[in-house]
Amino acid sequence: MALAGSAAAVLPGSFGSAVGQALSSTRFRGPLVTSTWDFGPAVTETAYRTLASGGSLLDAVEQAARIPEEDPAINSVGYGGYPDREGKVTLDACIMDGNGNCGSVAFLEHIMHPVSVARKVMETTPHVMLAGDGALQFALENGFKKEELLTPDAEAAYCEWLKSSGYIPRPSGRTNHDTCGVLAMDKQGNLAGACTTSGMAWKVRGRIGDSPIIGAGLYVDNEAGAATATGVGEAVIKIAGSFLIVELMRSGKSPQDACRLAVERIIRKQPMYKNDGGILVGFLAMNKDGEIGGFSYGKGFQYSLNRSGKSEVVDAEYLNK
Ligand code: SD4
Repeated sequence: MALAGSAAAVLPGSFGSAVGQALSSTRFRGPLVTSTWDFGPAVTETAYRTLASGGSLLDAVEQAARIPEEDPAINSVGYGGYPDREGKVTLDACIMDGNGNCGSVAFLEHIMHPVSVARKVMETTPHVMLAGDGALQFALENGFKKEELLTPDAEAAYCEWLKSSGYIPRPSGRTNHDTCGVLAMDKQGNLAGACTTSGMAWKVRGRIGDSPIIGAGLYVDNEAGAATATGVGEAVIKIAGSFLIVELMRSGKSPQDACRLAVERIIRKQPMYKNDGGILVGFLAMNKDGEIGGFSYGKGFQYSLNRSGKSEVVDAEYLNK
């Protein structure tokens, strides 16, 4: 049974004895995985398998995010991503667990797996976020390989864009694959998430989107839920989108309602985005009870869901009908 976008359901699960310190004995427990878009079944299935076999949440979301990062056919994430308007591929990513631990990299070049660098930042430094040359230096010092991430296909698209662009940035070129945000719950009911992207295609050099910003592109709190975002990062940053959604869930809103309220807030506060076209933004959320919701401004946002080992794709509800 697919979850209807407008009617997020409480998913069946095991109700065992309390394991996590702050978790009640009756709350839903995973494995449960959801991710933005349809980047292929391997994304949620990899994370699900890790959790089902007792693996760690951070391993689950990191391994899932690495799949689109290394896929040259996906031009909105990692290797094969569309470049900025100088023709350079620059990547943003972050990772977070339900206790507030997080790491992030922004404006990172030449590294295939920014999500893994983000995790390294989280686990081995006192910092949350590294950017640009410093992030690259950190990655190289930690054994990541320097690689050319601009594929011939992405370069051809860039050259085509240059012909008529007027050098004006715009959201990523595809209508149906953008940022990869993964949210997961383990067997103990703990949450984690990861988010990774090559950002807006043809962006101004140095531009950083919502995806590496904790609270914008991703936010996770075991006590309330987790949320992630895709679409025009500037619109998401302006309302601290993922943090807003988690706080709405904390105050009792369902994931679906929380995502809808975030989209409505963007449009209310920034009516110019009404004319943006496309989905503008899509939010995806999971609460601590295992409910999932997704909502976008325009039609076309999808998310993947995995609660049994098999991935299914759900069409999200949207505002601009
Ligand atoms: C960004 N949210 O950098 C990301 C990328 C994306 O459609 O999802 N673009 O703004």
